[in-house]
Amino acid sequence: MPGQLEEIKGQRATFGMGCFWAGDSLFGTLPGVIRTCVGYAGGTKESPVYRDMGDHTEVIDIEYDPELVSYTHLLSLFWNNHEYGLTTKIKRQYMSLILYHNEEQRLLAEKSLKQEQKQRGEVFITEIKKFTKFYPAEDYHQKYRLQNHPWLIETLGLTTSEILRTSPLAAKLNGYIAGAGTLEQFEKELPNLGLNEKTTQYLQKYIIQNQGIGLYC
Ligand code: MHO
Repeated sequence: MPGQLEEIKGQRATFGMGCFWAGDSLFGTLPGVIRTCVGYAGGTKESPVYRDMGDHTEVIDIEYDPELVSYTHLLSLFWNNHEYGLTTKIKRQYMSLILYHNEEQRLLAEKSLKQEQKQRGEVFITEIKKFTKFYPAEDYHQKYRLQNHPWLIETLGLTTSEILRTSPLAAKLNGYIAGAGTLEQFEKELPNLGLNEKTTQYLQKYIIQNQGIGLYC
């Protein structure tokens, strides 16, 4: 059944790297990522919402299996996929932010920040701080690219809030349909996705059309 991997419990990573729709797609197709959820974090305001998020930042909250993908690899995607805000000050909503969940993540994040800056000869303004609380964003922001395809959402039954926030299948398809990941990767994963022929063809069409176009907001 679609979304069968839902039982797996992994580790968490939380990143702010601009508009969260793009990051949701980017990490969704990454092998080893179990699920993604977009929301607000890093600030102090209670119960932030999109139109009133106070001092919070748009973030992607990721659950990943550390045996399949390392935090260091997640960090490399983080550094290499900022649309803006890595070197230029921008409003807190879109700032570059790493919220670490443990000491190991903190050390890796600080080390990779130094390495990346040195390699590129630039100074980043990324903030690295301890994760405290994550507020999931409104349903219409979850798997935003996938939600542009109501037929797919209905057919696969990815309709409830809970599913949009937690389904591994929704995370993957949200990435593929936006052009993150490749057709080759999709075809390799197909046997595990539980999709029928019609759904597969629908997805292939968009993957071919969108792969490599770059994630945008
Ligand atoms: N430019 C986008 C930003 C969306 S976002 C989730 C818009 O249409 O509002 O920050």
